[in-house]
Amino acid sequence: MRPPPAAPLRVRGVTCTPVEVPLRYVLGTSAATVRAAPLLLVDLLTEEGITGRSYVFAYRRSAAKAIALLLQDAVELVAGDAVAPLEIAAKLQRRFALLGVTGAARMALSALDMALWDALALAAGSPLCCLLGGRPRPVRAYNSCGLGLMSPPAASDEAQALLEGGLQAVKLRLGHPTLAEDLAVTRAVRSRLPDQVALLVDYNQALSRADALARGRALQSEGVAWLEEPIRHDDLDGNAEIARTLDLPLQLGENFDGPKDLLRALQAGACDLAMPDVARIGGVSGWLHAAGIAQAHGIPISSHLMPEVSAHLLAATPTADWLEYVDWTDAIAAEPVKIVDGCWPIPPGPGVGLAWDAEKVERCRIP
Ligand code: SMN
Ligand code: MG
Repeated sequence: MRPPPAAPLRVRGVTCTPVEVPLRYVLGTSAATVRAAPLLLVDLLTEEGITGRSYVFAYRRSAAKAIALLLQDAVELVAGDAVAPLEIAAKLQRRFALLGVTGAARMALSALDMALWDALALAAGSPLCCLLGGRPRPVRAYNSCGLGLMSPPAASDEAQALLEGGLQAVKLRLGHPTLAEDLAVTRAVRSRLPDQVALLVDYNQALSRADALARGRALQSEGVAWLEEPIRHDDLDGNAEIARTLDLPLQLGENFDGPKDLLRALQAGACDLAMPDVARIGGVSGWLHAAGIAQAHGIPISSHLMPEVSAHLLAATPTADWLEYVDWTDAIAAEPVKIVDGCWPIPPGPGVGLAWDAEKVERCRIP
C-alpha cells in the first residue's frame, strides 16, 4: 500500500526585510545611475516550520517598502491556506483586482509566488528546477554588472574585468547624446573582447523611433548580438517596425507586466528575443506561463536580474537563452554563488538555494 499523500504545507506568515546592497560596479543607465540596489528579502513561514525564501529588486527604496506592505497584506489574506501557488495566485488576483495587479502589487504577488514555490521544493527535498521538470545543469550567463554610460577607455577596461569566471558575454548600456559616442564606446569594447564573447547592448528605452532605426542600422555591422529596449517598451508598433527593419535581434521583456504582455508583444512582432523579469512576470508561476508562450512562438528566453531563481527557471525553459548575471546578493548571501566556466552552477540542494547572512543583512537594512 502506498503511504497517504503528505498533508499540504500551510501559510503561516511572512517577514519582509528591505535592504540596500552596494554595487561593486556602478551601473549608469540612460534612465538612472544605480550605485546601490534596494532589494526586498522575503521569508515566508509555514505552519510546518519550512521557510520559503525569495527577493525582488525594488529599483527604489520607497518601492521596497511599498512592496513589503502589499506583501504583508497579501499574506494575511492567505494565512492558513495550502501552499498551492496557482490557487493562491487566483485568490489574490481576485482580491487585488480593484487595486490592479500591476507595478508594486505585481511585484509583491510575484515575490510571494517565488517563496511559495521555494517552500514546496524545500518540502520535496528537491532543487526547484527538478520540481519544474528540469535538472540542475550549469546555465550560461552574461555579465550584466557595470558597463554603464562611460568613456571608451573606461568601458573597455571594465569589459575585460567582467570576463572573470569565463563569462562569454557582457552587456553595454548605450544612449549617449550622439550616435558617434555610442559607436565609439561599442567599438572600443568590441575590440577588447575575444571574438567568441558576445556583446549585448541596452538603451533602456532612451531613443525615438527614428533615432533607434538610425543607431540600430549603424550598430548592425559592429559585432553586437542583441539590441535591447531601444524605444519605449510599450510602443509595440514602433518596436515591430524596428524588429522588421533591422537584422540585429531586438530584445524586450524586463518591463513585461505579466505573461499577457509577452503574448501581446509576440503577436505584434515587437521583438525577436524576450527576457521576462521573474518579479514582474508573475513569479515562478508567471514565468512558466511565459515560457510556454515563448515556446509556442519559437522565441529564445533570457532572464532579467535575480539570477538565483532565474537559473532554476531557465533550466526548465524549453527555449532558454542567457541568464543575466549580477553579483548584487553577494553582500547579503550566506553563500554567494561563483560563476564556473561562464555558467551559473545551480546549487544541488533543495529549493532555490537562497539563504541570508543575518549579520550582513543587518548592515544593509533600510531604516
Ligand atoms: C537594468 C535596468 C535597471 C536596473 C538594472 C538593470 C537593465 C538590464 O535594463 O537589462 O539589466
Ligand atoms: Mg535592460
